[in-house]
Amino acid sequence: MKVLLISANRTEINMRTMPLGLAFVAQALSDRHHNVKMIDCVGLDDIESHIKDAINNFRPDVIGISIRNIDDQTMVNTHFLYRDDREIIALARRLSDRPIILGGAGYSMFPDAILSDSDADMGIEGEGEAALCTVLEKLEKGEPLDDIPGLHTKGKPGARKREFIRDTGNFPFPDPHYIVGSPVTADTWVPVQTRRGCPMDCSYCSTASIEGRILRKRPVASVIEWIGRLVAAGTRQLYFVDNTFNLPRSYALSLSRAITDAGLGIKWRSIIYPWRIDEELVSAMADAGCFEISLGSESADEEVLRRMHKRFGREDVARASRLFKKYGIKQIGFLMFGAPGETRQSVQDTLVFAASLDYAFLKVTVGIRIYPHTALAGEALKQGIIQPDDPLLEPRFYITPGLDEIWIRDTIAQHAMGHPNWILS
Ligand code: B12
Ligand code: SF4
Repeated sequence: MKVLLISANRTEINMRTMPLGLAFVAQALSDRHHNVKMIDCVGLDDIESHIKDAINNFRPDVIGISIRNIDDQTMVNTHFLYRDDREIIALARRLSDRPIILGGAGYSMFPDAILSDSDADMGIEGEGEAALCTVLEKLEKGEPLDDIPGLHTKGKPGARKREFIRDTGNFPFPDPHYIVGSPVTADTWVPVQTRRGCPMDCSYCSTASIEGRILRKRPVASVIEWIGRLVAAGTRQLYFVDNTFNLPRSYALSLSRAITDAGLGIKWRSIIYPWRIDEELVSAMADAGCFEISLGSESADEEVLRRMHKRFGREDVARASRLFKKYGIKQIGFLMFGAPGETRQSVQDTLVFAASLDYAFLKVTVGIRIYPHTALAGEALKQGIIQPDDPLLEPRFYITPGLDEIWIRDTIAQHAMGHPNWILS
């Protein structure tokens, strides 16, 4: 079949991201001999004419649209990014009567709400590789689409429970041309995913809705082979998009050592869960070219961390930060204020603690985006912060009752004086 795949994301907040998820789907389809054309909307001047040309000239049998961001998770002046994606879906609908199928991280968090709000026909929750291949096979044979795990169909509530790909190695890494559309520059950080799923269960986090809670790892050798292909295509800077690069530790260590042994000459960034970080791992990461890490500690108050279901404490964060400093790895810190258990004292303590660490940047957020099916959503419901019928697609934020948002912001502003590298949102 002829499949037009569109990555609807246009925002360049934080950095220009590349459509890695859609690239995995494109590779899976082309391996099954479908004819795939892909459009990445980020940075395009005239999206409408690109989509028009593709639909008129390529004449797709099916259109797949990837929804990444719903919003910027910022409580003040929130950017509701999904609105732009909805326009792209509407445009595709005006130009084609072929089935429009949605997918992506943003879609997977709100599958029914987005389907009923948009002009799409169906959507796939979670990983798209296997499910979209099955949908195409059935469409080709004219068979009913009932019973495909994770497939939501407009007007038919109650999708069959999705299935996770146990052996992610069954779906090969995508060819570099699907990921890197524009020329590679010094600012290009090419995404690499080595693991899917996160077992950590933080109280506010949506990852379970997207990747599930069972951790699935790719063999290190296949990751190295793939990075080799990216390097051959001109890439020198990678971003490991795994939720927690350091977990499991044994995998992170093997991967870091394998990168060093392969002599790939790359610089890379990754996301760290500040728990069980030790010198052997940090030195292996530094040797392998790790240049910067995101250290999501969120708070320094033991009670707040406990209620966020974090497994680390304040001393784990301090130790991790010292080690990354020792090995010259740049650290970006993240704090989130307003969670259950937050008090004026915990806000003050957390800010003092953050100032004592060696962060190149500190990103500070006030108010926590509430996602469906999370412990935080349960708490917000009990406290009357959200209503039971609210799909939460339009962003809602949590601040623990009794704590004044303005006071938090003023307090952060006072502590931020003298720290131009602190960014408040
Ligand atoms: C790594 C990451 C980042 C990195 C990106 C680095 C890079 N070079 O790419 C950084 C830190 C820069 C970042 C920034 C931001 N991020 Co971010 N990020 C992630 C993270 C952890 C992984 C994304 C990823 O690459 N996944 C790997 C790929 C392979 O998976 P995938 O895209 O989901 O694709 C699979 C399926 O979804 C599906 N699929 C995908 N497309 C399609 C299409 C079809 C048709 C089908 C059928 C299936 C399908 O199949 C794919 C393969 O199985 C996710 C959380 C998560 N676990 O998903 C958040 C996440 C996507 N980010 C999020 C947000 C909000 C942001 C920011 C807006 C934050 C901010 N204010 O700065 C920015 C926006 C950046 C931008 N320009 O778009 C949110 C989005 C939710 C929301 N509220 O909008 C997420 C979900 C995290 C969360 N809070 O829950 N991010
Ligand atoms: S460690 Fe990160 S991805 Fe995993 S549950 Fe916690 S916040 Fe979500």
